[in-house]
Amino acid sequence: MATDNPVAPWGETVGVQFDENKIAWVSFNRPDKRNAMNPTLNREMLATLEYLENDDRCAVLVLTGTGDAWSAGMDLKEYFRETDGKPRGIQNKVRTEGTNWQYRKLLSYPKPTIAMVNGWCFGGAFVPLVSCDLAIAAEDATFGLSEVNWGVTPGNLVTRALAETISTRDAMYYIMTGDHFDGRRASEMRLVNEAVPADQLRERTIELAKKLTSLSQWVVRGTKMGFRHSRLMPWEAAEDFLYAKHDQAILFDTEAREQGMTQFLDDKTYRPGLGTYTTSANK
Ligand code: ACO
Ligand code: V55
Repeated sequence: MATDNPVAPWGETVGVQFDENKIAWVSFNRPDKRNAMNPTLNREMLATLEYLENDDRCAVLVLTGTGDAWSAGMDLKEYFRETDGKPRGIQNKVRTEGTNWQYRKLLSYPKPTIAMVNGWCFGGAFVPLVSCDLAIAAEDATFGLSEVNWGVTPGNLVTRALAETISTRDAMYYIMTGDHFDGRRASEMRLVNEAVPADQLRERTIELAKKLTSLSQWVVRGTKMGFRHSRLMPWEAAEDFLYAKHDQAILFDTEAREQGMTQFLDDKTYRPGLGTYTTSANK
């Protein structure tokens, strides 16, 4: 049942802040544990994402970490050691709760998502990192596929996500050696869109988020979903699907395309190649 004062579903392990730019700042919030993902965090993060999907205060979602870390990956104590020896069904549930948000919810999230990588990012954290649409890192953030360092192969979709993003040479190097690397290197490999000095991280993220909210949300959504879903389709299916997204955006936002054409062709007030048309959102 809808209510005017819905109870926010995030608890201690997830932080949520809204701002005047319609950015929802969602944070891994276990700073004492370097934001390692335990089963509680996984459950709370899924509930948070589901909640924000239908909350108008969130036009863009930024995923970041409280304190020194973005996320130090899976919690070795609570996610692994404490589930060892439990029945298969329990272990399976714990894993599914992780993947449910780390890629299943995030990868096809209807709103634009930005990973703002402020610090440590290891192992399992690569799944939500890659599942965000865009990523900005602090130059001095530290990344690593550290699985081999503690005696396991990368599990879950860590290497699948990596293969989607960076070159085979770079992926093989880092998963096989366990070497860590910084934000600059992450940007060079295109694991993130860019790396900026730590003191500019928030500012740059806001700038990027505002760019996204200045555009039609239906157009941005259709563009993102079109890319996400069509890449594994045969061309025939992709053509049909991408035209469906194209037409859906025109149907859902009746102003955007009309204004886009009128302001260029008739009013001559802007050039689409060099910027966007004027709306109440970006005036
Ligand atoms: N799982 C469980 N606990 C963790 C994790 C983790 N992934 N990362 C940090 N912690 C805990 C530590 O056990 C410690 O707890 P305590 O205070 O109760 O003793 C606390 O967080 C602080 O950790 P320190 O190591 O003291 O912090 P420091 O700032 O010196 O180092 C660093 C940070 C480099 C992130 C280090 O904690 C580390 O290497 N963590 C593990 C990173 C990793 O390999 N993650 C697993 C990837 S593989 C996967 O996700 C499947
Ligand atoms: C890893 C991550 C997992 C998992 C097992 O390699 C291993 C990291 C994100 O979940 O279930």
